[in-house]
Amino acid sequence: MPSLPSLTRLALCASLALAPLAAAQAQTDTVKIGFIVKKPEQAWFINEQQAATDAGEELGFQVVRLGGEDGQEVLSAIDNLYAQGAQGFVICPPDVRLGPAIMNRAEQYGMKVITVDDQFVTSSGEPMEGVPHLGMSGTRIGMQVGEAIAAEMQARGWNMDEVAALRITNNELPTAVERTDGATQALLAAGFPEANIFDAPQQSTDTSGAFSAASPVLSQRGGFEHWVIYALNEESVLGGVRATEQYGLAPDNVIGVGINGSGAAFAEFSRSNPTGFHGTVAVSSTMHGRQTAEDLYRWIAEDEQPPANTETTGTLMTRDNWQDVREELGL
Ligand code: FCA
Repeated sequence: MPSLPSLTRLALCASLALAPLAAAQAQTDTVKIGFIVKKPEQAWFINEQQAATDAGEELGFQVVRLGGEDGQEVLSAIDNLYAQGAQGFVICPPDVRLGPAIMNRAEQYGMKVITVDDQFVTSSGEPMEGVPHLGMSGTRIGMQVGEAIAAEMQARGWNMDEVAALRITNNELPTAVERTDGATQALLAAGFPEANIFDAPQQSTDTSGAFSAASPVLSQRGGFEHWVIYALNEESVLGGVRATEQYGLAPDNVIGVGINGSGAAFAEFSRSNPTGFHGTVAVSSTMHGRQTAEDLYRWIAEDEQPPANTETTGTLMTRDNWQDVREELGL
């Protein structure tokens, strides 16, 4: 009879010997990838993950959907994926500065990584070029936001000198900066006075983060009757719009234009009474999810290197055309 300690040793040796076998097995059988997102409850990310899963069902690979709302959660999601035999993951990180730490962990495990939406940055703040990325063309989409706001101000006959702009910002996230800078650029080009643009820095890229950022700015600038609102996404613009409602501004006095074109915007357009949420520049979250998952799959299964950087474009969606645009973009 072997003693207990040697039994344990035996079991340990057996599992160590089996581990590489199991990994090799997983590799020849099916490809399994993770899809980790920073805000798993947001409509944009729900759709993106669903599209990745659908792509997997069609092409024959498995997708594990995970949330990673902070660094700790992301690292345990990666451990979890490795333990399940996943060979790589697509990620929209909760903080782009986690890039080097995430890549470290992935490389230890020999996992392939593609970023979606938010691109990793190095410790000096530069984009991490070595990691394939797919995301919005931030400046261009931001400019579409600014142009849509300018057109609507004109349609309502507003005098721009008497209008205030609520710019909800997130300076830690380069794509957010590109988007709000793009919108600002287009507004200035349309003749909007720079002195009437007020920043509301948000802590998190969601409705509640934007609401808290917007409220004090509105009360500090109580002299303005007309407001326009923009931000990195529609969830944040909605936070700004909700803040104007709480402040007592009528919907006619507010023009908010977002970015994404997800369930949050559809719900707003479906209301019987229009709110200050005028429109959103819709981008296909379906395409983002499907394309990145497929690229990663082909990288793992066929050794096909994904494109280094893919920039996607957007289409303005308002109450008038949202259903058509939704269909067109497969949302
Ligand atoms: C960022 C935003 C999301 C979405 C995505 C494409 O991650 O936070 O709402 O706009 O980019």
